[in-house]
Amino acid sequence: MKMIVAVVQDKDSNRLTDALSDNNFKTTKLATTGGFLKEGNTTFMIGCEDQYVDEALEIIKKNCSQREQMVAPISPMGGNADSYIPKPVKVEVGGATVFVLPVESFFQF
Ligand code: 2BA
Repeated sequence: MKMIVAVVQDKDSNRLTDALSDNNFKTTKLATTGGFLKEGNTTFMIGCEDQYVDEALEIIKKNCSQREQMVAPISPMGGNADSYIPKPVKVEVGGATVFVLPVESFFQF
């Protein structure tokens, strides 16, 4: 058994939930915050048997889009913040950041 941990953008979260449940995957969603943008994202926990991992990855790939986002950089250390005009820079976010972990045991009581 594997645990798939997938960090996705909030915008893709409902679509991905529906697609996974339509294909009989069981999911738990956590409201999370990205360390870089400090914005909300959604982390899915998907427990499944090994033979279904590829199918789950395909569904995640299909339902999570890559997007560009503008970020305002913080003022440089030691710089004069009054005269500093942050120039937004573009970062590419997503589609999904996925970890596949082995599950040692699984219990439902
Ligand atoms: P954030 O940490 O908010 O990062 C959002 C996007 O900002 C990243 O998109 C990446 O394009 C950019 N970024 C992140 N750290 C950067 C840095 N130090 N310098 C320049 N650009 C940077 P993604 O790579 O698609 O990641 C989307 C979200 O997935 C992340 O949100 C974070 O919540 C999660 N994530 C990504 N890699 C991870 C990892 N190795 N471990 C845990 N969570 C991860």
